Amino acid sequence: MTHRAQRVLVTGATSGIGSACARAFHRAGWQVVVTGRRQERLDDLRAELGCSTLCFDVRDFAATEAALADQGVFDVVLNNAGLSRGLEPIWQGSLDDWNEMLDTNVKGLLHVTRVLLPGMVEAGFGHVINIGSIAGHEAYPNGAVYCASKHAVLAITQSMRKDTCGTGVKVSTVDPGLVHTEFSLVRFHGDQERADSTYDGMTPLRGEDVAATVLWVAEAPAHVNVAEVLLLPNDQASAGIVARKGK
Ligand code: NDP
Ligand code: 8X3
Repeated sequence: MTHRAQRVLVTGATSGIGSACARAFHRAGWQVVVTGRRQERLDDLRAELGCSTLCFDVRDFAATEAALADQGVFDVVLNNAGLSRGLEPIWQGSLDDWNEMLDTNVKGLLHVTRVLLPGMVEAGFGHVINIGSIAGHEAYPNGAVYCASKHAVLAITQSMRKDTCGTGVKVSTVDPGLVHTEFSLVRFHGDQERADSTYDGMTPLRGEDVAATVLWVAEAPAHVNVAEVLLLPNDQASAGIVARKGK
């Protein structure tokens, strides 16, 4: 019997956790399809991994549907695309930042899921893995809307798992603490110095650490679902408790 290579869709693979996951799945022998909005970076990944690429904005349901509708059934859909914008008291928050976070982290994840999940349920297999956050477990100061978006991801994950129970489809979430990616640069609108200070005096996770966990979740035996993983750097105990050398 020939063995069919497993197929994974990684959203937001042009950077950070997503690109590390794409590489980890590729190394493990999976067929990889990657998405993002930056075509040049998708081209670089295709050249490196020989993967398929899809360039679209997850906030746009029509574009998401057009890109994914004829993709068939994935063994794993990794809902990773996401971002934070701003870190300030709620009364100073920017409506544009709020909309971007909610539209990407919550509605974008729902868009991808709504297009791909029916085929998985019909086929009776597949695994949706959402990238949540420690911000989905704790609401920290100045992060109301980002934390709300990741609390929503956890709620959606938990409801989805109940909806799909018995269909053969697995639903999981991997929820990291601080990971050194472009996340903080995006949060602080390109302020590199402020972004770097997020990791002052501590050792954050790397995208590769998250990818190793995601791959482990994806490759669990068919009867096992690693439903929820909270993955922290050893220097972090909670959203607000971070051990920093020299502080
Ligand atoms: P990066 O900024 O490095 O990567 C974010 C990825 O998301 C990029 O590939 C970006 O691609 C994609 N993306 C953002 N907006 C959209 C959009 N509208 N449509 C399509 N793709 C989009 O950050 P991370 O790798 O750190 O973040 C990945 C996920 O991990 C996010 O969901 C984040 O919330 C979560 N997370 C991050 C943590 C951290 O400390 N870094 C900790 C916990 C969770 P492009 O710009 O090309 O569209
Ligand atoms: C990203 C980690 O602590 O900046 O979700 O919210 S944190």
